Amino acid sequence: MLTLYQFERTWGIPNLSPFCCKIETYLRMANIDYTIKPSLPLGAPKGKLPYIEDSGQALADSRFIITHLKSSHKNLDSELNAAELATSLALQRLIEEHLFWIALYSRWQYTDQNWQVNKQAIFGGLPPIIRDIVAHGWRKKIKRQILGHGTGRHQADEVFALGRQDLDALSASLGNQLYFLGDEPTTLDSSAFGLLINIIGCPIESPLKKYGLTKDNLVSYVERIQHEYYSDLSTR
Ligand SMILES: N[C@@H](CCC(=O)N[C@@H](CS)C(=O)NCC(=O)O)C(=O)O
Repeated sequence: MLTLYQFERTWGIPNLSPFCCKIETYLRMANIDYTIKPSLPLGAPKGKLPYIEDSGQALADSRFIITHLKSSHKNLDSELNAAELATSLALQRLIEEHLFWIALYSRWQYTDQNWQVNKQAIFGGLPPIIRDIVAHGWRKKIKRQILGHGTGRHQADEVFALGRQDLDALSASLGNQLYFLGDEPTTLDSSAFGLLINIIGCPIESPLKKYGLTKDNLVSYVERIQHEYYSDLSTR
């Protein structure tokens, strides 16, 4: 059976990593059997989570994992036309290569309060003796990544202004549809749900979350997908 390596569940959401949540959501939307092995990125093939093992093959990066799931299991995008596939790709890039960095900034850099919540969720399972050292080193590394990406070079109000533009675009694109591309879930929904629940559905407080919570269609979209695909988590 396929094994999904991802962070330990926390906060009552599928995963604190948008990319791990994206893969688990795809698996559930496509009805593919899997087991989970809670992990940290240290031993991952590309140093990041998620990765999977399927039929003896290890695969890292949610984009390559989904390519594999589509060809070896089920393609959630098989009914989309070329223009819809292009929209799907463009919005996934907005979510994963832009809005993600603003969520990352909120969590690792924006306030000490958020950092403490994040630190406990990710590193809380480590032995106390090494927890602070590992967490401190990891935080330094992620802050360097945020700077390298460019997001970390802006003032907080500028960062969140960029994030609000992305949320406006996502909200307008979803409109009053059930899913981003119609009545059925596609890969884009696994990506959108993975990040949106990590912005509006977790205990990381920021102007990004506050603004996201004003977008009624995004809020009910997240609630609907969580209810439909993760009813086993809703009592936690
Ligand atoms: N492009 C990758 C991104 C994965 C990613 O950024 N994972 C983060 C967690 S959200 C990670 O493991 N980061 C560890 C690190 O950078 O040290 C994907 O689509 O899977």
